[in-house]
Amino acid sequence: MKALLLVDIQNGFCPGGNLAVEDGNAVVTVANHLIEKGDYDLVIASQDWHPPGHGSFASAHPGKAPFDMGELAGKPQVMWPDHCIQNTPDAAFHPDLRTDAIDYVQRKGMDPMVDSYSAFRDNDRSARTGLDDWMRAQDIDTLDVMGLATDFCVKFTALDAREMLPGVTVRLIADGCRGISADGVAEALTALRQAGIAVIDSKDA
Ligand code: VGL
Ligand code: ZN
Repeated sequence: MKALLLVDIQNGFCPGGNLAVEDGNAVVTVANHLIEKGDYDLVIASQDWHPPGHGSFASAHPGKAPFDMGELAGKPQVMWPDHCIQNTPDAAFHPDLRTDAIDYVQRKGMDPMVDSYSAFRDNDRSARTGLDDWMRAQDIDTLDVMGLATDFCVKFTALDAREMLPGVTVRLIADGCRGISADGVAEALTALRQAGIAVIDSKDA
C-alpha cells in the first residue's frame, strides 16, 4: 500500500493563521494534485489540536513572547503564539484541501504539558498517538510525507516514521512543504536525508 501523510495543513499555519508559515497555503495545491492523480491507496492527515492554555503557548508563560525559548515540564520549548486551538477555525484544515479524500485523521498536541511535533508521539517520546499501530495494520510499504511546517512537524513526523515503521520506505515531498525558518528547513532536509529519507519532488512521487 502506498500512503500519503499530510502534516498539519491547517488554517493556523497558512497566511492569516495564528502561526502562519510563509506561502503555507501553496502546499494545498500540491496535496490536491497528488490526491487527484490517484496513485495513493491511503491518505492520512495530522491535525495540531491544542487545548486552550497549552503549555507550548507563550501566553501560558508570564514574561515570555512568541518565538522566545522557554521551558515546558523542565525541557527546552519554543514559545509559540496561541494556535490551532481545538474546535476553532485556526485548527480546521485549509478549506481548499480535498478533505473528502482523507481516510484517517491523527490529532496531536492535546496534552497541555508536552508538545507534539510528530504525528506519531509527543516530543518527550513517551506517549504515542497510535498512528504507527494503525499504519502497520494497513500494510503500508511506501509513505510520502508533506505539509507544514518543514522544520517542525513535518521533520519530526518523517523521522519518527523512519524509526517506528521499519521496512517502510519514507519519502519527503519537498515542494509540498513550507517551513518557519530557512535555516531550520535546511537543517531539517539534512537530518531527513541522513536518516535515510529520500527528498523528492511531487512530480516524481
Ligand atoms: C507546528 C509549531 C507548533 C507544526 C505545530 O505544525 O509544524 N509547529 N505546533
Ligand atoms: Zn502546535
